[in-house]
Amino acid sequence: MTLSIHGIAASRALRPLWAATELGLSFNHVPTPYQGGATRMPEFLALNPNGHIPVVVDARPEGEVVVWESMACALYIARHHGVGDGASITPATPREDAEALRWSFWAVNEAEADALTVLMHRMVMPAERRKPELALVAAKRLAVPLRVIEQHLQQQHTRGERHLAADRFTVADLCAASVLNWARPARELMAAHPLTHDWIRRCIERPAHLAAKALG
Ligand SMILES: N[C@@H](CCC(=O)N[C@@H](CS)C(=O)NCC(=O)O)C(=O)O
Repeated sequence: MTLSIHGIAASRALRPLWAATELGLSFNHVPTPYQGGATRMPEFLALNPNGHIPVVVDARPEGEVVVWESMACALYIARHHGVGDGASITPATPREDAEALRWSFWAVNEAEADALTVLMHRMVMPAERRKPELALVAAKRLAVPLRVIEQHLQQQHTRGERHLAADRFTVADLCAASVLNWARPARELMAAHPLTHDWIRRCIERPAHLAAKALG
C-alpha cells in the first residue's frame, strides 16, 4: 500500500481521509491523535516538524513524498491518486483546478478561524466553558465570506452546475465544505445563506464523508 494518512478522523485529517475515500483508494490509516503528545514525538516531528496532523506519506517508485497541511494533502491525493476524467473528485480541466485551489485557500484564509470558533463555542466545548459572545462575533464576521460563496453558488446554479467547480462534487467542494461545515451551528448564518446551507448538507451527507468520519 503506497499511501499512508496520519491523523484521527475527528480532526483536519478528515480532509485527506475523505478525499481518499471518495476515490476508493486503499490506504493505510495511522490514527495519530493530536491530544496526548503523539504529535510531539521525534518520529512524528520527523514527518511534520510543525507537530500537527494530518500528514500524508506517499511511497512512490521514485521515492517517498511527504505532504502536510490538510488542504494540500486533500488536493495532492486528488491530483496524484485520482483521474481527471470528469467523473471523480479530481479536477478535469484548468478551470476546475483553479476552483479547487482558490476555494481551498479561501476557506483556510477567509473562514476557518471563525468557523472553528463557532463550532467550539456553540457545540464542542462543555457548556460552562463556552463564550457565546465569541461565537456571535465570529458568526457576524463569517457573513462576509458566506456572501461570497452564496453568490458563487447562485452563478453556478445559473450555469446548471450545483457544485463549486462543476456539476459534480469535486475536491473543491470537499475542501471548502470541510471548513464551512464547522459554521453550521450558526443557524442564523445558514438561514441567511440558503444555497450554501443546502450545498454543505449535500456534501456532508455523501457516503464517503460518513465513511471517512467513521474511521476514527
Ligand atoms: N493548517 C494546518 C493545521 C493543522 C492542525 O492544527 N491540526 C491540529 C488537529 S486538527 C493539530 O494537530 N493540533 C495539535 C497541535 O497543534 O499540537 C492544517 O490544515 O493541516
